[in-house]
Formats: sequence, structure tokens, C-alpha cells
Amino acid sequence: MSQTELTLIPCTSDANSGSVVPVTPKITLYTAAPSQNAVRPELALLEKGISFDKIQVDLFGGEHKQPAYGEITPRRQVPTLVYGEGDEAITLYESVAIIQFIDDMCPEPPLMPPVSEPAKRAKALMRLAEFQQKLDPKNIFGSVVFRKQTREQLGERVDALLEELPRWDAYVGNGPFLCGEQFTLADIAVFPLLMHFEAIGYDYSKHTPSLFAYMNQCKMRPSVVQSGWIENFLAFAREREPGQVLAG
Ligand SMILES: N[C@@H](CCC(=O)N[C@@H](CS)C(=O)NCC(=O)O)C(=O)O
Repeated sequence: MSQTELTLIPCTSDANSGSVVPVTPKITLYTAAPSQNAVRPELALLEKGISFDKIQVDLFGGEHKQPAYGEITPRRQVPTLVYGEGDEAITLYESVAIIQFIDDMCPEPPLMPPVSEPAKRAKALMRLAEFQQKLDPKNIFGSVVFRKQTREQLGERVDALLEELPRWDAYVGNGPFLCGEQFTLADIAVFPLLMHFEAIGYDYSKHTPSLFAYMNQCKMRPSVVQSGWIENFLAFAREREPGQVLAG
């Protein structure tokens, strides 16, 4: 596993006000450069300006199947986040749980609308749940890129995805983000997955113009740019010459 240390401003230090604030413990993120799941915690940490150590796990070399990785995280997947050290360390997996935990433990700047704004908060919670229950399960990227399935073979799975995306177009509406002006955990969940569909031929500008504008906003987001994920993901996808099953 290769390690890079990203040194950022700790989100909890407040030198100006002099107020006593807890120090963020050591955070280690196990990740894989092109993974849309693994980029979520990274985006949340970058949004917060939290320092963390980033460890690349070589999934294609089978590093996650080695006993050492199984001792770190029982499902042997990325992302995995280790919060703290030694006996106190908390290990989390599942990208949405991780970003929720980051937002809970390091609340500034917030990545969810506050309870004092119930309508916006309800929307963000629904989008997060819908992402996990409705959108992510319709992802066909792996079937296209790794298993080389064609449009014909994918059949109803493509139809279901093409029916789902206009719903998200309507959710974004005038945007700029899924819940309006605030960039939230819902965006961190959804945007990386939407990049998968672009890589297999979906033309947002043609079919879902609000999502097209939304994608452009997300691509320019400083945390997204700083992560370098889009370049990593696109290079990874290009090398595999994915079938453009969503083109048309
Ligand atoms: N639902 C999980 C999915 C995690 C996942 O599938 N990670 C992939 C990389 S994108 C992985 O670690 N694959 C290796 C494996 O499952 O053996 C999440 O959101 O974190």
C-alpha cells in the first residue's frame, strides 16, 4: 500500500477566536485512485479542510485480498476510514456512512442543511437514501467496463437507468446543487456515480440539461479539483475503452 500525506488546515483549530475546540484525531483513508466509492470520504475531508493520510490500495493487484488488509477492514473494500489511533481507533466502511460520520465529527463547514431548516434537511436525507436504494443499484459501469456487456445484453438494466436519470434532473432543477445553494453530502454521494454514466456514453447536455449544468458545477468544485479524482477516473475508464452503451 502506498501512502501520501495530505497536509491541510485542521478544521477544528480556531486561532482567531481563541475558543477551546477539540483536536481532530489522526485520520487514515484507505482508497483506490479511480474508485467512485472511495472518492466520497476524500471530498468530505477536503470540504472540511481536515488533514488525513491517504493510503492507496492496489485493488487490481489484489492487495485488498491479503490478510493484512482484512485485519484493517472486514469487508476488504475501499473506502475504509480509520479515525483515531491505537485502542481508541474507530474503523468505518461504506462511503455514505463515512461521509455522514465526518460531517458529524467535524461539523464545520456543514455538509447537511441544519434541523432548523427542515424542508432542506428532509430533501438532503431523501436524496442520500434514494442514492443508496434507487440510483446506485442501477449502476451498470462494472458490467460494461469489466464484463464487456453490450446494450442488448444489458437490456432492461439500461432502460431502468435511463428512466431514473430524468428524475434526478428534476431534483436538481435550477440547482446549482441537489439541495439548492448548499453543496451537501447528497452531492458527494451522487456526483461521482454520475461520472460513471458519462464515461459510458450518457450525454447529459442532450437528455438532462439540469444535470448537465450540475455536473459542470461539481467538476469545478474546489474539493473535486483538489482530489484529482476526475482525471484518475477518466484515465482509468479510457484505458479500458468502455462500450458507449448509453450513447444515443
Ligand atoms: N457500498 C460500498 C461499496 C464499496 C466498493 O464496492 N468498493 C470497491 C471499489 S469501488 C471495492 O473495494 N472493491 C473490491 C472488492 O469488493 O473486493 C461503499 O459505498 O463504500
